[in-house]
Amino acid sequence: MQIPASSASATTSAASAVGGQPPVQLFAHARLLTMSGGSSGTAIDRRDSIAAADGRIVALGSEAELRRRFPEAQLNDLQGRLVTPGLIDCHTHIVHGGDRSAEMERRLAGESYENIARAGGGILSTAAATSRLTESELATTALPRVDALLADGVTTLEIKSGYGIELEVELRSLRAARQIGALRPVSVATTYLAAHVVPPQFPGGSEGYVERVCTHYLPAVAASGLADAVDAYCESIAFSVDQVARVFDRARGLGLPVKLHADQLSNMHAAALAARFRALSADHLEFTDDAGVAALAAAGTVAVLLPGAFHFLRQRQAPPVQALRRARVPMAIASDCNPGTSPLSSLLTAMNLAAVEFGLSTAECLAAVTREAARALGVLADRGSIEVGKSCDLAIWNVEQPAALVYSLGSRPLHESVWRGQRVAAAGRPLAVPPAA
Ligand code: DI6
Ligand code: FE
Repeated sequence: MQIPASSASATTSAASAVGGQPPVQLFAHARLLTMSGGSSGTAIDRRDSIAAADGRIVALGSEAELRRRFPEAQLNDLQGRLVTPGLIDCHTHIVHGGDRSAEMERRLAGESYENIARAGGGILSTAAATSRLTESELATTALPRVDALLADGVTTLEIKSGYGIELEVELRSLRAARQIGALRPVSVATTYLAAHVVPPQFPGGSEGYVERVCTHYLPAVAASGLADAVDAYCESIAFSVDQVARVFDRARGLGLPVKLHADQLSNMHAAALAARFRALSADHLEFTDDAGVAALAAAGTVAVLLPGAFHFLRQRQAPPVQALRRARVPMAIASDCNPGTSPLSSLLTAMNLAAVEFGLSTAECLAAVTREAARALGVLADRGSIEVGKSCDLAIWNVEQPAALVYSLGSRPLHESVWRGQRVAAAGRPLAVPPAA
């Protein structure tokens, strides 16, 4: 799929303000799933139209009412289509070099993910491939994966570094992530994955590396302004609770929010660690226990479920969804798009996996890729639901029922998306009604 970089920005610059007022777009005759806090699950809103100006939603109402209020508005007739907030993928490692298909063959032949990692494969092999690419190569090789997510209605995308390891390659990866936001109609949130793998030759091993991250890398990344948050991988094959705590202490001291790869392969009590630092999210959580769930609930930390990794690693123990639900921990779903454990670039597929493998309801799945994913990125005030004042990011679907978005695999149900008030064609489809010049 090709979405020209100009498709989003051209209309913005072409749309000149009349009489000092920004032009108003009317997205009319829709079946709206607003996903706003008060709205319950998959109920269609009684209002059927959205007015947007300057990329923001300025009013919701009936078509007649909004036409009266904004007689000059440009009309986009959505012909009764189902409309949700633009989807948000809140956990990806989409910027990286190479792939790990050869490792998949080893795993299919019986080797474990942990053993391959300990033998120098795994994250280290992707790190080597990543370090060989330039900033623009890192951005362009990620674009096919980004485009696949956009074809699923994604309008906000989190991108982690972490395959760079050395400071210079980490900064390069973060700049490539930001470039993607300039090349495609999508909002990018960047995360510095500060502690991902222990480099084998690092003086002082993992302790030395954590020391280096705290004294040099984190201050440099914070000063660069390239990261919106800091992440770490807390696992027996990666970093301990103590080490992550040191990284998080420093990150918070530098004013950066944190999030954590927690309890994916074993119970490290990492969910409680995330909660202790008021993390935006704790991600994976397959082995999190009741105390971890209670800590997340008390801290208001979002549980990000990553069923692509669960599936690809053939895990058997699902995250404690029933306990999370009971404790009212908000649940998000993300692709975890990465070459080692989740080579998945479809958020709709992640929703299906979360429903089938983890038992989420369709209403929970829809909230998990909109409102709760926005909460996991700390952008809920701006995105994640269709409400006045928020960015006009929409996904317009060719399906009858909301449940159809969770039900099918591989069916490309997106009609069009809208990013910051600008219409964006779905993969292989022209805009149904070209925007007026
Ligand atoms: N995210 C990660 O960073 C690790 N697992 C996950 O879900 C490792 C990914 C990799 O093997 O490259
Ligand atoms: Fe991950």
